Amino acid sequence: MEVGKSKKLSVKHLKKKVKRTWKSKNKKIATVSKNGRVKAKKAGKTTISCTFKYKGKKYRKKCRVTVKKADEIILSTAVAAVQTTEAPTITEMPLATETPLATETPLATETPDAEPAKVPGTPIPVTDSTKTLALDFEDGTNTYVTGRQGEEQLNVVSGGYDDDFCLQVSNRLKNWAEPQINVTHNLTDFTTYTIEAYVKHSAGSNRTINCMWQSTDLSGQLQYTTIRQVIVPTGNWVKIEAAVVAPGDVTELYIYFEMQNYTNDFLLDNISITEKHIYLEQVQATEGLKEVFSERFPVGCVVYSYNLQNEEIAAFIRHHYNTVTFGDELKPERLLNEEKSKAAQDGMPQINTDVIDKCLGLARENGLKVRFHTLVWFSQTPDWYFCENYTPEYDGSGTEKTNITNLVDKETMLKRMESYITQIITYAETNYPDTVYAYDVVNEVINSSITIMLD
Ligand SMILES: [Ca+2]
Repeated sequence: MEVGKSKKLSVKHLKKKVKRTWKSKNKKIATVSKNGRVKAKKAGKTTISCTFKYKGKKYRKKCRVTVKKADEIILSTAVAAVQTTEAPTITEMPLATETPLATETPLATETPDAEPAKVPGTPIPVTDSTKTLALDFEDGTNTYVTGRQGEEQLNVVSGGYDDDFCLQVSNRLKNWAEPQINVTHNLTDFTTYTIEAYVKHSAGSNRTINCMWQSTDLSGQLQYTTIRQVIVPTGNWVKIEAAVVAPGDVTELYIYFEMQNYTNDFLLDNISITEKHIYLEQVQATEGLKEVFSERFPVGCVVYSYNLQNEEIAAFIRHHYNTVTFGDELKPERLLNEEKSKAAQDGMPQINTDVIDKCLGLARENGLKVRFHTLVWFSQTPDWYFCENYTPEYDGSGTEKTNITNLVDKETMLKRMESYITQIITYAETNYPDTVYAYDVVNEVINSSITIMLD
């Protein structure tokens, strides 16, 4: 949209009598009226959301809006957001249509257009109403834990953590042969939960067990995030416990438990997920860390963007911190675009600006400065970035970076890095001035081993 112009948004096929709440994420960029009329204030990007209840369920639909100074108008495509397979969709309405909108009249079928944000499915049933998920295997069966690899055996056996039964994971043929639970329809986007589970093995020595998320984002990309890592001694039940924010804008979400050494079996019991809330009043009654140290240095923390999309966590962060560092999202593997790089006329790598928009936009909306992490790193950087035609070829003995046979020469790589870094800094400084206070240029430049760093 152009600065000064307005446009009306509507939720297609939603009955007129349904109460809608419109909200703009950044009112400095664009405001939205109670009727969904968006007014462009200043160049930049924001998201307009519409919240409403339909058949007892709560929905939030989003529309990304770009405000430009010049003539060019971009009003986004709708972004599917939440909850269900039958959510109405948000659409742009022509400016001239001031009369009641045809799309808002009741429909004979009462069925809104389906544009599913999440894959179809139903929540795993829970008998304890205080829990979001609770699996103890005490009925002697397993219905909801499945194998990631497909050939795992998942059997309910006797000898639970504090009761009769637990789940045994055996016949693991790969390191990623692990138990998983589809929690897509149990968890709510950007909500905080406590996750608990008990694990046990008899491998003979310590084993590391990770509790992980696997999420599928709206573009179909899989993301893997560690929720908690525990060292589990042989022969003892160990509790895994973590408080986490459920990732949002996902079509599918799993939790899973990974233990390397796939030749070892392990046991799992009492898996539970409980909604958790921060006592914000208590937090805000104390002096924030940033105030305590205001005359010495700024105070920061590591975040994922979804932390800032959870209003409670965002309020906690704003209270204590001046700055944030995005743990993973601004690393080369997230910012480099393989398809566009291969197609680039000048042969230079191309970047995904949407990730930068999301992270820096959220930081700016919350009044936080950003330490940008990281421009150059050996890890979490895709192999193709280093290869001729952005297509890695391996020597046949593996797919590690050391097995690549078609690395580009040093001069080409320096040009690519210069281009990549220039594009990122130019984009960030142009679109989010005064937001990034420091760039981590090279990460772990001497050695990645923590023991060597300590030495
Ligand atoms: Ca049990």
